[in-house]
Amino acid sequence: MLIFHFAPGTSSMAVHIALHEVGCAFESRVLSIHRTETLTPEFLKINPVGQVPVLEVDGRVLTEVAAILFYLARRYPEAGLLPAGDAFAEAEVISWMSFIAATLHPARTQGIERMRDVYALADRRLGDADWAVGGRYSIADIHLFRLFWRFGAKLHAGPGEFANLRAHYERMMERPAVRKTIEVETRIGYELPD
Ligand SMILES: N[C@@H](CCC(=O)N[C@@H](CS)C(=O)NCC(=O)O)C(=O)O
Repeated sequence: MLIFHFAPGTSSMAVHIALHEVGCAFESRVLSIHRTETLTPEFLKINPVGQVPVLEVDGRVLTEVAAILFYLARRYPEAGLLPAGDAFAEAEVISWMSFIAATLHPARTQGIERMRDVYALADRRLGDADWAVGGRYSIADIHLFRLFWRFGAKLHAGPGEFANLRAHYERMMERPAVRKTIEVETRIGYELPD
């Protein structure tokens, strides 16, 4: 049994997309960050950090976007969300997700200059490839998409700027799992913290 704790539009959106990509059954627990529901004693027992996403797997707790994406990709290999049988490419996926969690995500609170700099790094790293690693869709693309979906508008991009990230965003928006996630989360209603 999978229980997914999330708040629409936040970091947990990446996991929501992956759950729809793999097509597994899961139960949802929606939290409101505005109503500080990630900080209640009940939720802090599940994740003492007080953050979503959380995925409960048969009573065991998994936190952090990158770890949950990795788990889903490994548990449901038929969804093809990791480069199979290629240790280096798999490590590149982890490298992207570490960069996204440790550098891209924190940049939202570090001022517009820093934000533009790190998104420019991501844009260059992606280049004109369709997908982040090895020309194949993976969990790294899901993680990258959620950040640009949320913070892209804050970059005040001029014409032609962040063109690779924009093209990647458009490509992601074509995916049924992405559309379904946006539809479900929009219906619940977004509360978007920084
Ligand atoms: N490093 C964490 C970051 C997760 C995170 O920042 N979650 C935010 C929403 S985007 C959260 O739950 N915030 C709760 C709060 O602000 O009370 C991950 O990758 O999962």
